[in-house]
Amino acid sequence: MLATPKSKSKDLEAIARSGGTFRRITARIPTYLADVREKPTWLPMFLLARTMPFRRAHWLLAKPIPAVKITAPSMFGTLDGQTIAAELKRTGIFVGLTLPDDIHREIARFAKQTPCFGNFERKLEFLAEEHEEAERRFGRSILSGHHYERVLDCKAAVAVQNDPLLLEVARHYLGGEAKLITTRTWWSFPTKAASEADLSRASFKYHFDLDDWRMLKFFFYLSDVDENAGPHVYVRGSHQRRRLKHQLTMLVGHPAEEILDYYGADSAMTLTGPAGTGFVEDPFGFHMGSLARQTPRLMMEVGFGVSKPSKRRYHGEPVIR
Ligand SMILES: O=C(O)CCC(=O)C(=O)O
Repeated sequence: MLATPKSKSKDLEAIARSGGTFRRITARIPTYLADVREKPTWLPMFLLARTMPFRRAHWLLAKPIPAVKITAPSMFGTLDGQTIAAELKRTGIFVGLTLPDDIHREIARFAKQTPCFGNFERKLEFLAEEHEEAERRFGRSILSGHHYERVLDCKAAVAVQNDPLLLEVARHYLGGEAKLITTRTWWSFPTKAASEADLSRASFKYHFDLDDWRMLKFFFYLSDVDENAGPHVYVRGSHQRRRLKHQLTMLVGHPAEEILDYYGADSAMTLTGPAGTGFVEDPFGFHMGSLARQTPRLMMEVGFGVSKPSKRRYHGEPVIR
């Protein structure tokens, strides 16, 4: 068993994601304050965007799509943004985006050669191939490794981020004000010594994202993902229907039984596929990353929203330390 962290700075992210409700909320207060300081409009969004009436009202504000059509060629070929957005409106997810081989191989090469930061902590820096050794060195289990802003040094990743299809889909779905709000790449690692606290992190539970009023996330697998490599799971239809209980709580993560009872087990879609597989979803719908049991998973996310992006969250850095 690996030792529990001894560092004086408590693992706020672990508490925030795993303690009791009160502890979880209080552990996030420094982050909330930073968010409000950076962007005062964050607070009404954070309080109200979880409720269906306010969300629906916000969707009515969507600006028309600019008349000038994007004509630059896309790496995804001839897929049509409007058709993809129509499917997103219906189910919350569209599956069927495939990265060209040279692009996903190049991003994967970059991600292997570039040190990542474990468990969202900048002091846990290591190369993915040294994961086991890093767990020994830092004396703790490490479930994720983010590249944060380093991803922008990878031309292939920037080409995905700037691909015109992504913006076209985002505009058709979110409205004319759609803008890029996140670009991140990260590893999910199998670990023999994950604690209960690690495993109950919100991203391993069904949760919804609340970084903006209206959002869209493109996900791309950069490694082969089967049942044992931590596939992403999305609950179809959950972007439009929400139990009152799940609208009125401060928490975004909820137990699987509550979600599957309400939406039906058939609505949960487990996404597996070879490197290059991509899909786009409305992250207000319930989703989660399952635990990588045997094989590491390398993933890229490009997120769009309608408000000014948060500088810190842009590359997935969640909690103030
Ligand atoms: O790792 C995953 O598949 C899920 C990521 C996620 O939950 C998120 O981006 O909100």
